[in-house]
Amino acid sequence: MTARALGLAMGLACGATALTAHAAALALNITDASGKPLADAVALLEPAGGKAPVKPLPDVEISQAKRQFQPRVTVITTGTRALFPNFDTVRHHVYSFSPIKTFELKLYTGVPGTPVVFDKPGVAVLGCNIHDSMAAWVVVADTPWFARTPANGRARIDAVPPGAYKLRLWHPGLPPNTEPAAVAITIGNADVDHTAQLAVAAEP
Ligand SMILES: [Cu+2]
Repeated sequence: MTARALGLAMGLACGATALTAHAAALALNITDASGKPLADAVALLEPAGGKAPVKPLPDVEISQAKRQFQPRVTVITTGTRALFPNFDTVRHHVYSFSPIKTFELKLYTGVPGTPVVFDKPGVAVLGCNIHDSMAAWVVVADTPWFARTPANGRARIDAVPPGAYKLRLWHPGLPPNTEPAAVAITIGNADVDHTAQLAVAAEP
């Protein structure tokens, strides 16, 4: 077989694989209470029956710069480790009292040596003991299919195998215990669009 013929054969094989894999995407369009695009909304797509196998992600960074956490909202899978580099010259003292992960990184500059392992699903609220205005959220997903919206409120969850799922949405601006009810989503061979409006007040 010539190189060209081999390339053609491989191309055909790849095309065939893509057709038989049948994975589709869930395209999300999330708005706030006023109908404007909502950033930092988190979508978790969980199998309706049973649990999907989840692997920890590579280490993530939640940095501090100009007395702000960056990013403000982080989504990771269960078991992922987070590092907390401080790029400010002032010291920070990062903590969480959330049931899924309680920890404290006492006054530090630079990068604390020990990563924090988020080993239970749910939401952890992070604060700084020194700077009350600093806040960040870590959403720990027990599913490999999740997304966080950027400023345009649109996100995609790619390569979802066909099946029945429940979609849960979350945002740090939702009043406590007002998460919208899970929505049933069926993924087939075609991409699915889902639009949702969350009861989050518009950013000032
Ligand atoms: Cu601080």
